[in-house]
Amino acid sequence: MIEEKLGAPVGTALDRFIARRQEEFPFASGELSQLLRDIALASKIINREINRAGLAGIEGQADRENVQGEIQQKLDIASNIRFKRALMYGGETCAILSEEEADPIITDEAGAKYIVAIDPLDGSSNIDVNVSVGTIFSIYRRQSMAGAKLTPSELLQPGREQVAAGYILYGSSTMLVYTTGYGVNGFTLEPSLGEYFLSHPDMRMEANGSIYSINDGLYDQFSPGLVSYIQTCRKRGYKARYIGSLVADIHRNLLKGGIFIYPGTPSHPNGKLRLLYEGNPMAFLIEQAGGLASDGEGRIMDIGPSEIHQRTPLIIGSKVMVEELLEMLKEA
Ligand code: AHM
Ligand code: MG
Repeated sequence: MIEEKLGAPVGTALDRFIARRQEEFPFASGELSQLLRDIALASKIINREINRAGLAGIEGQADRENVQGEIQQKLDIASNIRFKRALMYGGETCAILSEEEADPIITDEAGAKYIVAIDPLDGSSNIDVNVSVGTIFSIYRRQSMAGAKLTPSELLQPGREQVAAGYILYGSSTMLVYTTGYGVNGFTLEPSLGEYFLSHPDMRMEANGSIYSINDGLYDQFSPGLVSYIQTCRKRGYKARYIGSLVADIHRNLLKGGIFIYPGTPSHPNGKLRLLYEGNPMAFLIEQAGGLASDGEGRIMDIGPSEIHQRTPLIIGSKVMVEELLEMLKEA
């Protein structure tokens, strides 16, 4: 079994872990490994900036809006710049799709093989109040020959085509969690060494759980099926846990078992979260850990995107919980 072959002892440094995995894949040329290292490096710089934000005067709003009309935080802009630089100078990325950029960034790297979708700093409105934030990334292989002009369909591949995805959680400790389709592994940043070490090997999500995470302020707009499910959770005495920072909410549920729901509502039928750099990477990770991710009708990773900033309802988490909610949505 390849999964067994890929095992690595706890405490392995991220670079070594990535290199060891690459050796296991025949024909792997190392570019994906380098790309993952580039992302890890940029995340360390952002981690430093987040930690110092209050002192450096870089928390708060930037008096600018992104393409979706949302007010950007100063750290949204700084994180976007850090990741863009890391990905562009790294040389493995031919296109970057960022939550903070209206259009795809096509790099000059004619031979580069990978397309990266990224939310550089998710939940950034939480920074001012010292609550966890995150970075979410998703990696696709280009389909055209190196050097050819990228086609729109290459930039809009369904999530099932992802070759890697992950998140960085800037929390009480900073963690990088990623998958390349052979399970999920979590690394914790050792700040004094500036290095990520394997701390959560082969992460698996409980098939069932007792945590539900949803913005209860939207309750009056929930569909009848969703209302029944939430009432069921309450009757069973499940814990309601919602940080409002996707990475932190998903990370907790991944470790403890649970369901995260961001539904569509009559005013926002596709909800709030973005398919390419929030829904798909989280779906890839959670499925790899044994969970499920749906938009209420089908698998998140089977959605064929029509535009890069597309939104999607998101129901994601422990398999039994997601299945039960989907059943109730169907019956209602
Ligand atoms: P952002 O990408 O603009 O930071 O927004 C995404 C965040 C997620 O982290 C979180 O799950 C969600 O917005 C919370 O939204 P709400 O405040 O509507 O519950
Ligand atoms: Mg976001």
